[in-house]
Amino acid sequence: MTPYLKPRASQSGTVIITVLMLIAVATYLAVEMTYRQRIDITRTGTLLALSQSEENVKSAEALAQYVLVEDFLADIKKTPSTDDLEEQWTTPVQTALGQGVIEGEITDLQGRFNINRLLLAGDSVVQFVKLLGNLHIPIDSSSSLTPASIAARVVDWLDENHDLETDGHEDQEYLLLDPAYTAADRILVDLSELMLIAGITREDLERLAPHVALLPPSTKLNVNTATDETLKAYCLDANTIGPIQASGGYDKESDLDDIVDPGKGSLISNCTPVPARDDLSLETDFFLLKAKATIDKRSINMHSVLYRSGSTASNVKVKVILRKHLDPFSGV
Ligand SMILES: [Ca+2]
Ligand SMILES: [Ca+2]
Repeated sequence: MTPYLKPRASQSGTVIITVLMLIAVATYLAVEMTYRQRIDITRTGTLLALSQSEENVKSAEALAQYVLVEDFLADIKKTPSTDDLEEQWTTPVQTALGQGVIEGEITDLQGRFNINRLLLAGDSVVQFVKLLGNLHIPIDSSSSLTPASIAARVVDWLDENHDLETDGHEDQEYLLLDPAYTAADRILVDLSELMLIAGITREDLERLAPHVALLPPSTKLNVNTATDETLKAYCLDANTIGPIQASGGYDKESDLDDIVDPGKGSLISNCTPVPARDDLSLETDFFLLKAKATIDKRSINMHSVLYRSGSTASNVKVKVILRKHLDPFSGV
């Protein structure tokens, strides 16, 4: 072996290592670029799908507004006008649109217990306590709370005064918490506000949600659409009223007199307070639209509160007064 070959072999080894390193770096860069590109494509796809879904749930809202106006136009041809479970708007809709699917369901918020009625005090507090008791809230059996103390805390949360209801909580209790806050002293706008009221858990809230609504305090209960739990809270017998709801509902104003008449069989025996006739109605102004739009397995869930107003074909309006995107993990 000639002595000058040694450095050449060493040089060629260095070149090979350098080339290998360059190949490794180039491979890494290529993989990294492909990976980032794939993320960008997925991200753009998700954004496009969600933005299209957002438009789709809004179109469900527009359809619901149209359906409720059509219902009103049919209603004003009869006296009294009524809203019941046999009407067209109660039918859930599912339809394909472009590459996606839209689902929509309208429910009557006046068929549920209106928590903001607690501001009127009186019978509404007793009714709310019954509703909570029938739903076994609080769910946690070791809780120190009772349906009555939860109702008292909700009343104190709503009322403007700083006087404590029995077992109630006012600012002084909430200011001791970390972080501190004060009672709302106004009607509830979103059900999640109940989570701020000491003692109400997420599980309690999820169980309560399908049975309650947050409407102006004096809004009436529609007996044609009232849920069984709400009827029970009002001392109304679901076994008598349920079959009537299922076959077109009540359609005369005098039916409301009969419902609150203890001799006519619509009340739960020995249950008090008997609901006031003026707290009941055959029709509805406030509806809830639950809309869901899905594209490529990506969904948007939106709840909209729709308010229908007007008295003639020319002035009827259905407005969206509240819109909420649901927490994808809790559904509340
Ligand atoms: Ca109707
Ligand atoms: Ca108070």
